[in-house]
Amino acid sequence: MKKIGYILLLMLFFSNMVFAQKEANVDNLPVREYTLTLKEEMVNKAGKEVKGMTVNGTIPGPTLEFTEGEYAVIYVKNEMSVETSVHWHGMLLPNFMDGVPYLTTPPIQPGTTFKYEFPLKQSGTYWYHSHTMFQEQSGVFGSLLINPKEKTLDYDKDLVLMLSDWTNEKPKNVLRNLKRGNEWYQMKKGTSTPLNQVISRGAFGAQLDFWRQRMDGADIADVYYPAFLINGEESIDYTQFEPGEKIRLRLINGSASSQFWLTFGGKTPLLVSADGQDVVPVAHNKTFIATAETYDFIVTVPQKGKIELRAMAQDGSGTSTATIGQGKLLPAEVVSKPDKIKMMQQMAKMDMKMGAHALKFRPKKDERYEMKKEYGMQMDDMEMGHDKMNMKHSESTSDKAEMKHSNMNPPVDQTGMKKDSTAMVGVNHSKMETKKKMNDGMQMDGMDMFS
Ligand SMILES: [Cu+2]
Repeated sequence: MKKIGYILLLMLFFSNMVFAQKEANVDNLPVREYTLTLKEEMVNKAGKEVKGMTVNGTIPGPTLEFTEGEYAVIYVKNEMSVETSVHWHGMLLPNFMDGVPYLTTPPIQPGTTFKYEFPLKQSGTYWYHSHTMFQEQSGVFGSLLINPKEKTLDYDKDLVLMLSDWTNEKPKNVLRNLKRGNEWYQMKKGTSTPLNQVISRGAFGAQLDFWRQRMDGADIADVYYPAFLINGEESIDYTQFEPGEKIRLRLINGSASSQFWLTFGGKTPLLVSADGQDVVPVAHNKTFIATAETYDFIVTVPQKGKIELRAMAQDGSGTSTATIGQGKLLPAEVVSKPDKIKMMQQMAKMDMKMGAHALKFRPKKDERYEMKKEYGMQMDDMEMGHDKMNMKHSESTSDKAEMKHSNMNPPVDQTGMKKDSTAMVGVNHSKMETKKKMNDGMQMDGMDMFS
């Protein structure tokens, strides 16, 4: 019996080597080929020439368009001085082609070309980006547009809108600065909460509470960006569309660390897809898009005027805009900036005790649970049955737009609350049930994900 086990194991090992690693075009699917050439170049995205990384000479790189059922062959030519990789975000593909260096795929050394190949088993809006160091922040990213075998949605043209954030610093230095744990970036972008303001608004108690727990103050985004971009520009006009044409806007958040509020001028657009998955179409305007997410909206070019699309960074530190059509501007709603001092007061009211785990050096195994009980967030309002949550979850999996976890995550992640506290588990997985409770229990300005 033992022998058979060994033989099976051996077979598994070899089958992995032969099939999983290099799956060729065994079904003779029609091949579509692209070449992406990565270069280090000087670029000016925010008023200063700095070293960036371009894909076929631009940031972002080109849109790679395919049709479901085709076989993608993508050559990645590394003409940079450093190694690289390309990860195909959201794509179903053989593990070896996933493009995570040292884990699934070998890194692409300078001066070499790597051939990615995989069958296209899905349709929708996706994107690609380097998975090496900070190369995505430097510019190595672009979009993937995969048309379905049969068209199911009614629209005339596609327009990919790739959101990103840009820094004139070396991305490595951004991380170094963050690790120092000061408020340098908050001051630079004017989102810090000066103590005199905190005191004058009666929030000093809340501030003390934060300090005691080793937190600076309420915060939403860590990095200062001099520019936020749509298709590489701070503002961009698409005048080529005719009145009456239905345009499928494919929004992708390809930023390194920013999340955006999207608002549209003109008639309310039709949200049709999220993360490459079609959803039941719903008229929807103000939408929160987290890093790496994609949303597709169908808009109709108005008879008179052009639609404005605004993408405001969640902390209100910047906005990029695009317009679709010609003539008078149909402005998009301007989302108000979050009130961070108020947020801090509201958070302090929740009586959470952050950092307790960190205060104790090497806690014993069981102590963790005791500490969680004692120091975890005390939010009775938010406690709810998991059974109920799970049920909700399975009932509405088809409606992805409603269930996106990220809709819930921002208030959790960005405020630094512990996600693993028992009370929050249910919250992460629900929207509808929590919505009311959230609004009652922990309303935070600018952090309301449901409006
Ligand atoms: Cu990714």
